[in-house]
Amino acid sequence: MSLKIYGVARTRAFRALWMAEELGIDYEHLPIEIGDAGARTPEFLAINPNGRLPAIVDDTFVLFESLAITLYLAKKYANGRLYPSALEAEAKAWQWSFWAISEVDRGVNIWSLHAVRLPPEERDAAKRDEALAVLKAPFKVLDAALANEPYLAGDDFTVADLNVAAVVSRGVDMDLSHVPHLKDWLLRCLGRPAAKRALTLKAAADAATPPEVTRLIVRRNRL
Ligand SMILES: N[C@@H](CCC(=O)N[C@@H](CS)C(=O)NCC(=O)O)C(=O)O
Repeated sequence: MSLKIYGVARTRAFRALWMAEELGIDYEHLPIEIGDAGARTPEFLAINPNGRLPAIVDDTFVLFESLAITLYLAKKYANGRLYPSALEAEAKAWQWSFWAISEVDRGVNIWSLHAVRLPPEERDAAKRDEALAVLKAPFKVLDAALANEPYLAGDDFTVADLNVAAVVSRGVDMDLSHVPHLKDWLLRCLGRPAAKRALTLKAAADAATPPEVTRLIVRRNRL
């Protein structure tokens, strides 16, 4: 098999797994953990010197950064379908992807750790509330972008939707009643058969994650 996806599905590897499922391509999933037992081993550091997940190896081509991976896979395997072929539409997919990483990714991560994933007695309500405050403006922007169209590029689901919905995905447990278009779109994206298959892997990985790994995530990334 030529495509290897590294990273337990609880991590941002979920994004690459979802894309691979959308594309219907063969891949090998190597569900390695964060830290010394997985992403910080010399073997993995040779693939991703950041020691972070995910990364892919496609034949001999190595790539890290989750949304670069989804953009690459979509362009390679679904150009003109999941990946827009017109330059402007392609640029919009980059726009939404970079926007999601810079405006939304950290806030959703902090919120989910302090609302859901840490043991209840270790959650910090102030961090959770601050994350919600930080997310308020970008969520309004996304909600407005989806007010008149089902997907970010119009009528069809594309890599832009997958990237933004994957970044927002743990926010599905938030109260999203103030952003109803965002909420409907998120449920539409996460309800796709490919997303459900990747979410099943993610849920199993979440359930198997010991609290010390969740604490390591918080400590290492100052979340
Ligand atoms: N911007 C990177 C972030 C990668 C990242 O931080 N991954 C986390 C898991 S979701 C990780 O590997 N953390 C372990 C660590 O920082 O040691 C991406 O989107 O791929």
